[in-house]
Amino acid sequence: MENYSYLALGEELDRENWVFTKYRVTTDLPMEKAAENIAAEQSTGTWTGISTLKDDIFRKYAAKVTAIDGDMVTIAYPVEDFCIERGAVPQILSVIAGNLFGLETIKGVRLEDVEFCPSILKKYKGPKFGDKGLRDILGRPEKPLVGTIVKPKIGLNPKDTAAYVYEAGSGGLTNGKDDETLVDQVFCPIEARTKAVAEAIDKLKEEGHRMVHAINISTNGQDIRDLAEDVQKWGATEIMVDVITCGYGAVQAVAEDPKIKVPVHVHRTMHGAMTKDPLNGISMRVVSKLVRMCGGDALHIGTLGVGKMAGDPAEGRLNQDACQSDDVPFKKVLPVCSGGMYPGIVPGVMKAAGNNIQIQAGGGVAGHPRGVRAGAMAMCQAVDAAYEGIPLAEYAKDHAELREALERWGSK
Ligand code: CAP
Ligand code: MG
Repeated sequence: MENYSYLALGEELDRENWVFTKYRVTTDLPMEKAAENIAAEQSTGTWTGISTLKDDIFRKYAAKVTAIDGDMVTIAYPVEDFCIERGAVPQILSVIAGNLFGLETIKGVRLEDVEFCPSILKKYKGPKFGDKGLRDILGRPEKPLVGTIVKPKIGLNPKDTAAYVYEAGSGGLTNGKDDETLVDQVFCPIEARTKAVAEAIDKLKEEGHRMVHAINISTNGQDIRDLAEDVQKWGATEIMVDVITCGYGAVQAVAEDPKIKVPVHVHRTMHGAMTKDPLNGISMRVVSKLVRMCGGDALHIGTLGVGKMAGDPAEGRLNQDACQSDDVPFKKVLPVCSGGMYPGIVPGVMKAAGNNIQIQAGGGVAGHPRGVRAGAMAMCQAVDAAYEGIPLAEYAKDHAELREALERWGSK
């Protein structure tokens, strides 16, 4: 029974026929052994030698450890290990992010990056609208889009939800969204909410202001496409999918549905369970690449270290790069900076992430001393000030809403 080696350190492999992954590995084993254990488990091996693994199978389908640099291990998987024709992320993840996390011999492992070969990428359509498409819809070519999340997260009825959206739009915001836990609860049925919000958006449009509001349709796999088509029929101007809880296939099903003619906003709630630990799990960079392939038009990437959610600024930039890079054949995803945002930290986020982002605040709008419209105005004023390079304190001298927000929350 052959004991095969999965080590191929320094071997040059062509990018046409291999999927390259990078793992951060923590182990008491020699790193080469740990790396081989991962490569074996995720391709043709298991914990012991087996009589049924023949040379030709190993040669064709075994993964290769091509580089080890400290705790970073590069493993290449043959393209044949993936179900290309089906173009499905679930099977990809079973290969590059499956059993390996449970291996007893590996104390910690984090999938940091993945690079797919062209034959896999071409099976995906990517975003229908992308950042430019969203900007065209809103008539906002340069500045960050500025949004809000309707707060409280749950509890408002459809009429009050729509009133919130109308106030936010009247204060100048370009984007609204349902929160990640609101879908179709008894206190706010999705049909009534969608119709009421659509009326508010139409009223704003008649008053000369363009705004979209993402209706959260996160539900089970067999219903999500129908629900997307329903909310569109009821007037939704954008839809939202919680990708980690619904799955990448749900984003793909909705985004690739030819009947869906509105952008898809992708929330990442639950991502922290796998992205937060620097030594275990899967990086948001990998999540971002998969969401882009599956067709998300906008994706939460964090606030690059300034908001309420944990997140290393360097990782935030990697997430942004995954959304915006030119090395894949897809439209660019609009990065969404959200989570604990308020006017006082807008310049810091724009300095870190640039202008091609969607900045959004829930508490940072609804918590303004003079209510939602003033909160919206304060966020827009902060974005305008940062865009013009004017210090907030200066700009606040003749913008009362911003001044009041700075008095309430300060600035960083
Ligand atoms: C923000 C938010 C978003 C977070 C998620 C919330 O509300 O609605 O879900 O942005 O984090 O529920 O926390 P606040 P991330 O503006 O009131 O914080 O964007 O990092 O995925
Ligand atoms: Mg939320």
